[in-house]
Amino acid sequence: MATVIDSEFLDDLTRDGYVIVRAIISPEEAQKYAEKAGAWLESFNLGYKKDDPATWKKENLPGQKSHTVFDGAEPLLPSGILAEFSIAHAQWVWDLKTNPQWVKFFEKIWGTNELLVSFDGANLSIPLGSEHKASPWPHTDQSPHKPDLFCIQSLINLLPNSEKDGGLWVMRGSAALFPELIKAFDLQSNFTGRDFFSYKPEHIQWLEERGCRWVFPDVGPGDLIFWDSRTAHWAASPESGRPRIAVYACYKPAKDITSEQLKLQQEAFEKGYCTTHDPITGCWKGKQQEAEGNILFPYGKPVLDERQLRYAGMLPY
Ligand SMILES: O=C(O)CCC(=O)C(=O)O
Ligand SMILES: [Fe+2]
Repeated sequence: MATVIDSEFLDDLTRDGYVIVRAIISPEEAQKYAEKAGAWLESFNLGYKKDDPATWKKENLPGQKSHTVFDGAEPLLPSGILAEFSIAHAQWVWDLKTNPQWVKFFEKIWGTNELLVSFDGANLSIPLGSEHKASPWPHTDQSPHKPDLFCIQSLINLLPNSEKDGGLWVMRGSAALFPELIKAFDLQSNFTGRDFFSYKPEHIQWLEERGCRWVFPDVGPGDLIFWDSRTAHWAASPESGRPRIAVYACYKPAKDITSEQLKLQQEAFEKGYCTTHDPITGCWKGKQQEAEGNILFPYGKPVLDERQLRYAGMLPY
């Protein structure tokens, strides 16, 4: 299984579509970041207390009580993905996602250290009972109009993460078969969306017939998972009663961004918006960012050094 660094990293990523890197921070440090994530949720003062499971209820979490941040959907989705409340710009998220031990793998992937980072937020999966369980939602974060390698995503896992704790499922080998799948099912002819494609059961079956298998990457606190955006994947909600916490980061070469897109990225940074995963072709997370109740920078703006501001697109290379 893919669990390596350095020389085998790119080979494993190419073959399997995902790769694990162990412990770029210690379990103790990961725990501290998990505490910061919990404190971040607590500070909305809606009743959630990170150390008291009796308070882990939908109505005690931001965006789910009086705030209708999404139209009809729940901001803290059953999958735990959170891309609102400026979470991508919380100080602890910035500090984590610019850790040089994390960034160096993107330098390896793209062959440059002049990179831009995503504002795609984090995963705060608080166990809310079986009625909030995410059913499998296999997808790619890449359009069928882009069959080739385009984007590599990643996350840092902060808490113990057994299969029952929820988390990322990936279909091993599916990224490499994406171009063939697109042709086999003529996926381009009707696809008008952006970089999100939902798999149908027949697509998954086709991949399974070619040897692809669902894998729950076995990660501990401080471990990273990288995956090619063409990999079929989804995030499961916790069934163990324990939370799952992860922070996302996706880096791409700064030279590839257009001036128009850079302006959008800079505006997102200044306003405290979250975006989709890709930092150079991403888009704002819709109109919910300014919806009533979606507090931007709830805990102030992050204080970033020059290196971080370059990753944000706020200083040139
Ligand atoms: O939280 C996760 O494990 C990943 C969710 C996801 O689909 C993504 O980040 O693209
Ligand atoms: Fe995804």
